[in-house]
Amino acid sequence: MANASQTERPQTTAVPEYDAVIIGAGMSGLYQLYRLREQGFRVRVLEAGTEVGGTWYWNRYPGARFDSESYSYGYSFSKELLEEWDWSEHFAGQPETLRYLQHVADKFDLRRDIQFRSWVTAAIYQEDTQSWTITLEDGISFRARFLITAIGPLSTPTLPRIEGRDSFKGQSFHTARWPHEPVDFAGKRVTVIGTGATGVQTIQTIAGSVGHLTVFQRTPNWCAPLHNGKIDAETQQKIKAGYPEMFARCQETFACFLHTPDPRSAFEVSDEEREAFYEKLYGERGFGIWQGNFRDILIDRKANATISDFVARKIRTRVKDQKVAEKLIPKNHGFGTRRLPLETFYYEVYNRDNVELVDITSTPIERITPEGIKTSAKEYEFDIIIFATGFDAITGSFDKIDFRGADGARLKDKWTHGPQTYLGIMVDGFPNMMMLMGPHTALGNIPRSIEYSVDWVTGLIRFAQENNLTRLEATSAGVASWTDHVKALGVGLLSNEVNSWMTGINSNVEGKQTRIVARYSGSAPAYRARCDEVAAKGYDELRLG
Ligand code: NA7
Repeated sequence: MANASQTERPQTTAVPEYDAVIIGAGMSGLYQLYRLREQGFRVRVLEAGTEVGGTWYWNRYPGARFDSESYSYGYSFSKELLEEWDWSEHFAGQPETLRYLQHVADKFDLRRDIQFRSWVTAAIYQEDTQSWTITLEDGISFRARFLITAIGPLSTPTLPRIEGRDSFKGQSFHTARWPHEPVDFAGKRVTVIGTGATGVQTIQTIAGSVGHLTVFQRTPNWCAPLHNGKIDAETQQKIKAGYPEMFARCQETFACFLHTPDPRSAFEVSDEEREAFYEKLYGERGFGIWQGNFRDILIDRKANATISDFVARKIRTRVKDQKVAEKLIPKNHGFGTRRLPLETFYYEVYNRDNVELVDITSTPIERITPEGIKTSAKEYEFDIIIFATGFDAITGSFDKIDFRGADGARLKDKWTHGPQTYLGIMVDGFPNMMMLMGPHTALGNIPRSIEYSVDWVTGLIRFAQENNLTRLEATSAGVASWTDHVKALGVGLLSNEVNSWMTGINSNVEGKQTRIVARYSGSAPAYRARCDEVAAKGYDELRLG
């Protein structure tokens, strides 16, 4: 094992060798390191940031917080960790989550195998040694039998391709590249471009502390109340006592959230009952209104229209100016067919005198100027521009690394028409490479999926070691079959008929204007059952050597 510390780089000119290299020290990478080290493997984690945390390291924008209940989001693998960590709110903010992940890194002494400030630019498989050579931006290389990507589905931020973008003289930030120092909003003229989950959290958080806020909205999203709250001592005790049951429940639900769809159709009940059910869901914490709604709201247009209509009425009640309310009500997609932003008095923000909503579909942004933004209707002056413009999702972070497989093929080329994977974990032609939270895996309440995938990958590597295998590869037939399965699962889902990061659309990235099926949209229990079956049969669907 190389003895370089967390901040040092290996000084030797020889290429350091490991059993496994993990790219990324977010939630996936940390747990993968823990599990592989537990098995006695020599592991190096290469992390671009200066700290652990991944998503929770980079996304420091004001108001960044969980939309999953905090207690259902933490790691479940260590009873001691569960006992000693107190979440302060039902939906914790980013600083707390980052502190949690730092605590995990310290508690399990993970940092000694993590190398920070290490941007991986290339990973090339060498057939002669049956290992990967992984190279950093500064040219330093590492060799490892196994390469594990833990690079996150939403980690490559994208900026709009607007003329004059770099000419702006004030401050500008992408939400996922937020500065570590506090940003002073007092008296400032601020704009937010983008109204996805991130934009919503940012807008509702800063509206009260800026001088003036202009929101540039291209597509309104359906949002529902988060209903966050502090966790008191009694609830804390109950949560801790109930962890085994709660995690067991997450294993059973469709997407590992605490919420699971109501087995009824929206039309099995009377209009009054339906209205009362929606009212109840609207008043409850978290994703219940999305994940715990009638079983057909995300597949049947008419059922979907009933909940869309209900939420539209809520927006009209909460926003005083009805012209503004109409702008905030989505017209081109139904409720929950894009990722649902959860909000805290978001709609009330638009009742403030210092907030203006600009619909840029009617008055498009023409250019960014040194002073601000020029639309087709007006020139705006700003001190701060905030880009809440999202990510090159799911495959974007893969595209940034030059992955080359056994015959020199590039992963990016192989995935030109959308990702092709085996169980969302492996790719034919890319032996000994495993992806955590890559395309075609169950995401949902992501730590639950992370723990499963990490354990599966750990099991596979242990199997290789026990059987003296040095080369593990998905077959082309296995990849074709899984990819077809994932595509078939997406048929009939309203979310697959809508443009969003979930269907691979990003107007800011060339070549990402065609919808693809990049997400596994079946149930998490079915996903795990399939993966368990593969393991139980000795991974005989893989090419083992
Ligand atoms: P999203 O959900 O992809 O939202 C990005 C927002 O930025 C969305 O409103 C976009 O409008 C808008 N956008 C993007 N590019 C432009 C340009 N060029 N001009 C104007 N507006 C633009 O990203 P988030 O960061 O909010 O959330 C991502 C996920 O992170 C979220 O779902 C959670 O799972 C956590 P559009 O809708 O494309 O018209």
